Amino acid sequence: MRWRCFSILLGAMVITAALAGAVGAQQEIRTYQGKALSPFHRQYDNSIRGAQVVDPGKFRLKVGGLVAKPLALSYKQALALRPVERVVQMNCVEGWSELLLFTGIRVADLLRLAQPKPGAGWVIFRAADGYSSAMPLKYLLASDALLAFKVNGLTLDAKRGFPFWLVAPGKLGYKWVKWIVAVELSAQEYKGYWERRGYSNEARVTKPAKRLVE
Ligand SMILES: Nc1nc2c(c(=O)[nH]1)N[C@H]1C(S)=C(S)[C@@H](COP(=O)(O)O)O[C@H]1N2
Ligand SMILES: [Mo]
Repeated sequence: MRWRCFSILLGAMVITAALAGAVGAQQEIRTYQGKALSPFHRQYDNSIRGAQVVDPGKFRLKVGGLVAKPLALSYKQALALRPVERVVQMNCVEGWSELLLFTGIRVADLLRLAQPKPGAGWVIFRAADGYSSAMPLKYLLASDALLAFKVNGLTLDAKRGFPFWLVAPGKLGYKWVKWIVAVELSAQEYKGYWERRGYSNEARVTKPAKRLVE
């Protein structure tokens, strides 16, 4: 009798798991270690051209420029680079912030795979909407910067930055490039979209924004 109960329970669990897998169900994580996270879905969108649709089949994550081993990884190949989870606060220069749980691959892992050539000093991130921003190679190798593919346990969508959203701890939101399609190493300092319009290229978070999107 006990065995029968157990097998029914086991059967139910297998069916539930199979169904969840079949529809690709993902449950949003809203708290992490006692902290309330900001929501994945929100109305507000402050990007230069709005949502972008990147075809996951055609997509290749390119890493080029001053590297010994240029890369062109499929979405699946990129995700195989040992993802990590981090809760990080993103601060927009406009005075609002979000606390989100990111799942992503380390930018440092990707860069080491591509083998930066001597003389490479800056890393430029280019996005599907024509947006770009860059950061020093030294910062990226030493920091916990990620190419995130999930937020709060949900795969990024056309609004949140699918396929990859750059997580740059300690840097203002305009360094957090969404819809990343290419990474380029350069010897020269590079100014991105907002940096060319007068914003600091260092973009250091000095005072985390109080206004948290919840
Ligand atoms: N590709 C791309 N990435 C981008 C932007 C953009 O316009 N295009 N805006 C940046 C800014 S200013 C911020 S604050 C963050 C979060 O913006 P969101 O509100 O559009 O999510 O994304 C950054 N990444
Ligand atoms: Mo921003």
